[in-house]
Amino acid sequence: MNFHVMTLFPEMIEQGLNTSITGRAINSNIIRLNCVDIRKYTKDKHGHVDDYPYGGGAGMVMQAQPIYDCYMDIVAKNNIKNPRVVFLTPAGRTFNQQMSRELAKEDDIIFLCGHYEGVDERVIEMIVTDNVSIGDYVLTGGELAAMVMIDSISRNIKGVLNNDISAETESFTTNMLEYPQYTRPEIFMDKKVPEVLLSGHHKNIEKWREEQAYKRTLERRPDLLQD
Ligand code: 6GU
Repeated sequence: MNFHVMTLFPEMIEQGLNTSITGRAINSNIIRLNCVDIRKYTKDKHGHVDDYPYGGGAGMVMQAQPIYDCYMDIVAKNNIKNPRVVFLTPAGRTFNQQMSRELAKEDDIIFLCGHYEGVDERVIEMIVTDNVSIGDYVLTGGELAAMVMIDSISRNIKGVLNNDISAETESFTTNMLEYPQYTRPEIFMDKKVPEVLLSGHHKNIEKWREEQAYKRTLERRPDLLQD
C-alpha cells in the first residue's frame, strides 16, 4: 500500500507516522508513506498557496492550481490508475472501521489535507473521490485526520500487526467494546485481578469476557447495540 499525502506540513505527518507500529511497517516496506509539499507546486512569485474568498468572508482559501499540479505529479510519478483521493474535511462522511477495512484493499490512496478556511471547490470536484471527516469537531487542518486514517488503515493491512487475530477480534469488528485486560502483578495497591482470569478455566474466562464486553458496551456505547 502506498499512502500519498498532499499537505503544507509534510514533516508533521512523517514525524507522526515514522514512530511505533506504523514506523516499523514503513521501514519494512509493508506500507509506503509519500508526503508531498503542496507549496512546491505554486506558480505564485511569493510562494503563496492561498487567497481571499470570492464573495468575501473570514479567512483564506487554498488555491486550485498548486493542488492540481501536485496531484498530477503524484499520479504520473507513481503510475497510478483511478486512485482513491480522500479530502480530509469536517464536512465529509464520518470515518469508521468499515471504511478503514475497505480502504486497506487499495494499492494507492492519495490524501488531500486542507488548511485555512477551505479549498477551492473546483479542484475538489476535479480530483476528489471521497470526502471524509474523522468526527464531529473541528481541527485546524487535515493533517491529524490523515494520520488517524493512515494509522487505522495500516493496521488492517496484512503484516503490519504482529498477530492477525487482534485486528479481527477487537472493538468495532464485533460491534462490541473490548473487555478489560490485566497483567502482573496479581495485586496492585490492594486491587486484585478478577479471580476467573487466574482459574485457567478457558470456557469460564471466555464467558466472563463476553459479559464484560456487553456490560461495557451497554454503559458506554448503547448505540452500538441498536441493530
Ligand atoms: Cl478531516 N479536517 C478538519 N480540519 N477537521 C476535522 C476533520 C477533518 N474531521 C473532524 N474534524
